[in-house]
Amino acid sequence: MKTFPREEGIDHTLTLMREGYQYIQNRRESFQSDVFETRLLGEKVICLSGEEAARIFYDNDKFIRHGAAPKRAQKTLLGENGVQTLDGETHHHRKAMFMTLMSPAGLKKMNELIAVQWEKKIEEWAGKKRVNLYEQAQDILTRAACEWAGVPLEDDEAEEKRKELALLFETPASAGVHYWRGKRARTNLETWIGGLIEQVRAGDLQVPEESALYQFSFHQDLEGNLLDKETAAVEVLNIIRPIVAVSIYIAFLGHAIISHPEEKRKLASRKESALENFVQEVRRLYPFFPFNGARVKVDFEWNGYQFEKGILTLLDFFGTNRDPRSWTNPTLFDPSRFEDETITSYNFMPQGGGDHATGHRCPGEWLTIEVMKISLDYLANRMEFDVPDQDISYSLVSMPSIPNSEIVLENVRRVA
Ligand code: HEM
Ligand code: MYR
Repeated sequence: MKTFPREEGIDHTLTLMREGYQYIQNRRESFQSDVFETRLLGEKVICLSGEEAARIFYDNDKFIRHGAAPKRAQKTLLGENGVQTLDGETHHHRKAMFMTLMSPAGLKKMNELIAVQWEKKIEEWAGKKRVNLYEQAQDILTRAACEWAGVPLEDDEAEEKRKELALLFETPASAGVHYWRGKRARTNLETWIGGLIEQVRAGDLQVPEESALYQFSFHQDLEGNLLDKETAAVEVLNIIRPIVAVSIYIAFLGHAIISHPEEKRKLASRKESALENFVQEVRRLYPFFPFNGARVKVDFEWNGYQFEKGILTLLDFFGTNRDPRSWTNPTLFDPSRFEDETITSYNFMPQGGGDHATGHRCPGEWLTIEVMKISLDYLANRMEFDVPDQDISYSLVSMPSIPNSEIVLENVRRVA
């Protein structure tokens, strides 16, 4: 049996925080290995990267998610006892609920809600000199997500909820006050949604049957029991929060059209395929969800390495999306690569890999792509704007990464 290439030392959490998105990739390169051992948050961890390793990570006979998510991610981003922590039949059953929401009719409804919000924004921005794209995208997405999910949102609470929802995904890797704000935002949001679930169950609040709020309020587990109120709230937030997180991708769309005017010009045809390739390239290249963790289910051997039951294992999404074995000129922004490169469920993983229904791959992937396509069409074709002096650069260290200026647009005007 081979020994894992190992990063020596007691703990490397601080190195991970210093190197961020590139932590796993840097060691893959220095060890010349797709697998290495390190220590993070006080325990032994195996890191994996590349397509071949991803196939192992997504083998349900080899890895489970129970006990894999770090506490600080549960306190902010994920919540407790949500679909991300389940395995086997229980996972499959809960996941099916999410998949049902992503029906063609569901996605079409979301597209319509997003377009309505963009139209309103163009009107509103005409009277303003400058707008912050990241913040404004969050407002669009918060309103559309709540309506789509059946969650009533008054105009005068939209700003508070937007800020709290954003804290859920902005703070999991933060320290001090910022992390504490993220935790408090989760408590507040779960209390809010929990209250709505009680009202729906009591028949005091009528919401559309196909909405997430209704579906999770009355979802039965495999024993025929309703979810407890807290878990149902976590799952409703597992719909609303990530929709608001698409604001990060919208800020990166802004970054990409500012940085690549020649690629922006190719969008003028408004051809679906051109918009889609651009969106896919943004999802491939820009840093977002860095890696995810699972635990070894039973002892197994792979490529001469022994994986022991219980060991925490991380799969590098960021590095795999720019692995030179899968991608030509991997760090080049080139939407046309989606015309001719071989894309698999394991070499292109901005939102996880493997199978949506049987694995943990993001059920919101199609919705994300659709919302990004509409938003790109608005940004590239339906409006013009000036770009004032600002620092649009973004970090490959802080997670999640957001362009420093959050993308400021000036003198926005409608063109189509
Ligand atoms: C899971 C990323 C948008 C709902 C995941 C995973 C990633 C991810 C990396 C874990 C995949 C794995 O471990 O195999 C993202 C990113 C998004 C996004 C970067 C962009 C904003 C969405 C949207 C929704 C959503 C829009 C819902 C409307 C979920 C849920 C899971 C998940 C419920 C858990 C699935 C499971 O455990 O089976 N996402 N996601 N995500 N995502 Fe997303
Ligand atoms: C969502 O589920 O809300 C969408 C994606 C949010 C990504 C936030 C990334 C933060 C980095 C934390 C790393 C923790 C990995 C377990």
